[in-house]
Amino acid sequence: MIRRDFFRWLMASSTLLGIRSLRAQDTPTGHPDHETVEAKPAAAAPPSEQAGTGDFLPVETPDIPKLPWRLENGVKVFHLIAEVVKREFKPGWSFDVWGFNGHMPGPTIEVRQGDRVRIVVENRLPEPTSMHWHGFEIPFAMDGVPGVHQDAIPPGGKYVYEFTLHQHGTFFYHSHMAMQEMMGMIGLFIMHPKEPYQPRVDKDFGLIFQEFAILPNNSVPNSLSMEFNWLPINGKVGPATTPLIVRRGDRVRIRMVNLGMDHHPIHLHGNTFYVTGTEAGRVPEAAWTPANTVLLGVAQARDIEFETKYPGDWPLHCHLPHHMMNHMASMVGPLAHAGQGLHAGMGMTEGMGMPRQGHALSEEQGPSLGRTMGGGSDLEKRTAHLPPHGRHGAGVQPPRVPGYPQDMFMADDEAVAKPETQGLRTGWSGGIQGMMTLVRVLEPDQYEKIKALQAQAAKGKPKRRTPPHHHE
Ligand SMILES: [Cu+2]
Repeated sequence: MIRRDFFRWLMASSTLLGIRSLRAQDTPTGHPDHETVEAKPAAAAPPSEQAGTGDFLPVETPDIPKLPWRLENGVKVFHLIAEVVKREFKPGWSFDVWGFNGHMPGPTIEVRQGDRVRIVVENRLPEPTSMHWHGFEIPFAMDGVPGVHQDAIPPGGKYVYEFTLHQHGTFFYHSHMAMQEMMGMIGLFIMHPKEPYQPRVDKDFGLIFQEFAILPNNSVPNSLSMEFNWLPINGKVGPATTPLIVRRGDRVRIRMVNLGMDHHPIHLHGNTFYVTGTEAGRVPEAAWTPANTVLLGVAQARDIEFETKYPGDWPLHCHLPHHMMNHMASMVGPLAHAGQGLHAGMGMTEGMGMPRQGHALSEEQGPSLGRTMGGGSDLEKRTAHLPPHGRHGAGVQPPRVPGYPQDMFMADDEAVAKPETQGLRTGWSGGIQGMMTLVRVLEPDQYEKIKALQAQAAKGKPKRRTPPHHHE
């Protein structure tokens, strides 16, 4: 439909849904009340958290784009399209998950405290959905739980949410269908305060922690599973997660959100941080406590802040051992014997490492659990043609022990190379697996070098998807 029709539809929907029409007093202060402007990302605001002008330092959400918006009579209008998306967790491992606007997790919504927002949610999934605004103090009618106060949005349908935001902090949006949460349907919703937080930060990052159960030879998550073998941060698993780049001396904030079945103790190496925010907003400074590990419970958000004093490439990761690997590859134990052929595609129980017969580390069952065989076994020879899962990077091949799986240390720096990994020690990728990323505290010269590479890479990127009404 053309733009005029779209807005006519929007107005009609608003009336049907009982959303009051927009009046002058609904316009948040400081926002020009004019006609449609070009959609632009919230990140277009100048980075000046310290200025106290109401502008904010944009949050960096590696591997997740910002959701563009357009100003419509003082209301920030967003479009979220729920759909099936293809997401590459790491090179060679793409999965069919559910997300928004072509991304999983969904694009980041970034607004200011006091903003009025209208979010048009379109359902392109094969089943009904709805959108919940987690922790938002908004009218009951906007809470997004199907059945309780609205009908679910049918496939092909739309629903318009509209509210004014008086809170500030790290929030998120997610489908209120439990199984859809386990398919990936979440996104960050950052509300910047009217008055900047003190002390100011130089860097502000946002990370979403998720878990998926994806059986061997499958690309679709098993949302019923209680065991998880893929644990992405912002839709990427280590070593494909994008390191957080900071300059030594910077004050850094990292906002973390968990939507899954498990709580994650998130540990930062080599630094002491303070927990400065929860899913409900800012913690008063008097209540800050020092830590290097913070329990990020399901449906919780935790903001941490620290001064970067120590140069280094510091791991930030979930400390649950099973969450520090990919595909739940077993790392220890001898191979029973050489099998006949590569077994794969087992049932859920066996596939998740709980076989009814035999043991998970055997050569028959091991491959189904994602093991990479080594030590010159027959099986290794037969699987030598397979994709680079378990391939050892040049110069970092550990000694091989015949009869043992050789997946204890898998480095492939080249496959995950990007500006943010420039200058890391050869073989680094072998130590960054699963729910893990790096906080790289760099000296100014190296910091500038990477920033230049990032800018160069951004130029080559294709343009963002435009809102749907442009091509309907
Ligand atoms: Cu964990």
